[in-house]
Amino acid sequence: MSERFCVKMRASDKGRHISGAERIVAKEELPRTMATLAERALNHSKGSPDMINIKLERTEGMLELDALPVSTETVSTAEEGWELVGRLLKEEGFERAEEIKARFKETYEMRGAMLLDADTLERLEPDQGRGVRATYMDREEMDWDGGRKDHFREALVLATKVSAAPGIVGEICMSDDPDYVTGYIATKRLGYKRITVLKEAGDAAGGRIFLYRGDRDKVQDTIDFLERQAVLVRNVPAAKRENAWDGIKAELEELREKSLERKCRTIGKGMKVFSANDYLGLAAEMGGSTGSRLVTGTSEYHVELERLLAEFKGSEAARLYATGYMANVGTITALAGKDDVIFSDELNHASIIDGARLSGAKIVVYKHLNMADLEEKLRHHYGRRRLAVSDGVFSMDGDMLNLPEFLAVCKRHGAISMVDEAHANGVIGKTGRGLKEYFGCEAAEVTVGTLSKAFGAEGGFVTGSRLLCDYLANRSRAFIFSTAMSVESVKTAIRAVKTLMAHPEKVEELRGKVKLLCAELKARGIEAKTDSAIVPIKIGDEAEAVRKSEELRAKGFEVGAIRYPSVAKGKARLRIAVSAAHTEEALKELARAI
Ligand code: WAQ
Ligand code: MG
Repeated sequence: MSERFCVKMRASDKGRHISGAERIVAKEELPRTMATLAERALNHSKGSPDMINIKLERTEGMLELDALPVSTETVSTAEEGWELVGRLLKEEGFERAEEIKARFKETYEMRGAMLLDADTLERLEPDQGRGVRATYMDREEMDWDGGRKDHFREALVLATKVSAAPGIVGEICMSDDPDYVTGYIATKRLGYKRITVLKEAGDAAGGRIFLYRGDRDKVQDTIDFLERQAVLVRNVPAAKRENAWDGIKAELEELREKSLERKCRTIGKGMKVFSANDYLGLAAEMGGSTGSRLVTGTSEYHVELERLLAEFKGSEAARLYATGYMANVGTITALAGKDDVIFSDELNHASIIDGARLSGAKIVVYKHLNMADLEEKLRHHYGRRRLAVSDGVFSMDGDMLNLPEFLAVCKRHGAISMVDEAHANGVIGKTGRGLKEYFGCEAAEVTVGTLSKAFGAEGGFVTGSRLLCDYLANRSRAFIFSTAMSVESVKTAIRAVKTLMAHPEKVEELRGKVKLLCAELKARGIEAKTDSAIVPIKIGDEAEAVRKSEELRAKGFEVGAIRYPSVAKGKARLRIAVSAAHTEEALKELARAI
């Protein structure tokens, strides 16, 4: 081995610690290492340092160790995480597990770790304010990570060294980085066990306990090993995936490698087809699609409609479903499962609720359109994957999601964003493309739509990345196991999308009519406001709403009375859905009748 040096960096501002790191590298790597560590010190979220101290020491008597085996336990709250710590400690033979846990708080203010006698619970570190610092350690360099902070790898290196120290029988750790909620417990038998959540995001508390078992007069040997012995750790794996889409991509790649990936192909002309369900040969005459999309159901028209929908929504790709209901159920059940958490607006459409229930994921309901509440709930509930879902325009009140705020919250917390724009397409935005156009922001990562409202046809769809749409073709049971839309429906839908794209003035016309109706109602003292084409008139009492709706019918107006369970009890209302096809006269008459 060529000569190696330990490089330690510490950065501070007016004496306040900002960042620290160490590497053990070959002599030739010193310049690059120093540059990278300086860079890291200068770009820290805690502030800009007025002092960066870089110390180089030649190491001697290096010990090489294999990294502890890594496993992960997924929990959904910090409470569950700590419960698990207690259980694991017990299983590892620490009788006083609960008391050990209770001591953890004492480490929050320390820069080092508490050295705790696992049986007597006495603290063994000479300086209890500082604690014991494990140092002179690094992983064997395999790939250059640019010197960025990598919590997982750095912690695994530390835990590997610590577990090799004489007398150390276990370790518990939680980061003090407010944005890093994953912690771990390590023993020789358990290896390095990650626990996905040990605290709430935003909490700066963090600490470490090293558990000791052995002679009192050997404690100093342990501390010497931790604080002086140079250790190089081999085979440190790359950090585990953090981004939900990385996981989705990896899942798809795995299917590809195993030749299990499914794709929608069109059947070539002149083929003798023995894979359709067209048992009596009637499909050609009836316009049926003969099978599911992945088998025989994909015609050139299906492909064209998906392309057009992606163009309309400005997305990379689209996926068709038989209805909007199926699009929601099929997408949510594909993206979320039992280890996941779905965050859902309390007034979301029934198809979102049903999809969430069927998925088996934990469902966390947040207050209607309340982004602060969504954020608060994201801080408390974790899982393998997290999906936040909202209607774009709510079907009962016609009110609209603030998409840029929703996306910002999702991004901050690594949740997949999903928005159902069933009532937004053809209505919201200058040319009716929906919320993205209205706000001039990005679209949600998963956007659902329907062809049966403004488009006047039938079918549901999802738009988003190519990755999302490939994933749905492989994981969405409602897509995989349904017969494809009939060719006739698809052709009609193509015409509908083209019509909307060619006639944005229809959207403008609708907007004018909504305005007119609201003005007419207001002029008569009736509260009427909306972000969309849905105008709710609050009534309250269920019987009263039904009576009003019937009176209107007697006058020739079909207006729905919306009651529980579509809305809460005692919040009954009339729901007016305006169309560009309504004449101004009809709108004025309706206002008068109401
Ligand atoms: N030696 C002993 N204790 C230390 C050391 C050290 N070198 N560095 C930090 N501590 C103590 C100190 O009390 C900190 O408050 C606490 O540990 C947490 O330190 O698999 O980032 O550097 O994804 O914030 C866990 C990764 C990351 C879990 C832990 O710790 C995973 C982390 P932090
Ligand atoms: Mg601490």
